[in-house]
Amino acid sequence: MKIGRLVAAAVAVATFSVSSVLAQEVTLRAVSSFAEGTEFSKNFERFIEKVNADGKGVVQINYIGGPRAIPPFEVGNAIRTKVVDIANVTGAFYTNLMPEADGFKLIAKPMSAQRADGTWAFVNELHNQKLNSYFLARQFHNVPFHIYLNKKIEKMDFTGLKIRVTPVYKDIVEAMGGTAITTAPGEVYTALERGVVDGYGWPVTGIFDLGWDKVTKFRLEPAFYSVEVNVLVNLDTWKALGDRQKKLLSDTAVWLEGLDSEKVAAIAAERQRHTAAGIQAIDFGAAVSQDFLKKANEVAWASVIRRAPESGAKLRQLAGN
Ligand code: 173
Repeated sequence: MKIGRLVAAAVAVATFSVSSVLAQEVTLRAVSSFAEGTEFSKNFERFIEKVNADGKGVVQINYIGGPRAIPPFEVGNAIRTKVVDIANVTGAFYTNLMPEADGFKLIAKPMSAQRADGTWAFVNELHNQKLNSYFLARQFHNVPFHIYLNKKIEKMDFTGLKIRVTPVYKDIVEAMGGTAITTAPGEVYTALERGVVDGYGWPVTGIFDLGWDKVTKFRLEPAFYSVEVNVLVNLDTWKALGDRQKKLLSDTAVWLEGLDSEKVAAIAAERQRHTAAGIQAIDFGAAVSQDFLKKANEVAWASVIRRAPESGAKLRQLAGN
């Protein structure tokens, strides 16, 4: 009888520990491809805070940090190989692994529309296949880019100018006659300070974070393209999660995408801050701006479709431009 009870107790303990393993809290390792606390990491950091608050006992995120942990252009590979479980990274930093990623900047629809019309599903499939990852969220669809300059130009022509780029701006800078020099964001300040470049591409927001306003004279109009900074989860990590864990992350991802609505006011404020900092707009008027936008769109799609003929064309059809 005693032995029977002992066995029963042992079985109960074993059963308990198995079920507690199944329900166990999972901790994911996270990095950002942008510096900690700066514009394009901030909302991801809010996402982490919310997951850690709402996900007690379910899922937690351990934020390793920004580019000091993993260089920006290596974050795509780090998520692919599960060096990290979750990453905040722009597609511009992993076009080596997925040339289609250069096309995401041409999709400016809100994520609610992209989730409804099959765009999210297609982009997720690309991430599954090429980056061994799950496309959890995309942020900043309503934030455009600019070219910033330190030399005044008299017409829309970059001949003789060296411009810092990433894949986002490379094709349009070259189409305008400029010389494109690729650098990570962390090298922009020094490149400007030393005159290695005459200007740079960057979104309308964020230049104050790293003090670039001190080495920037002009902002060229018009704004163009659409920022995309994605939250990716390694696909093996994703598949190993339980339904509650997936739901918590997915619900928080939709919340994160909703934060884009804050950007309308933030962009207006940032433009005023440029002016206050003495950064002047260069604007050649509506007709020149229209031509620039048309060209920017054309050269970017041509470049994506040349590198990825089938999926690039499909992406363009989903983008509708
Ligand atoms: O300029 C960049 O480094 C870049 O490509 C980018 C993309 C998204 C957000 C901010 C910067």
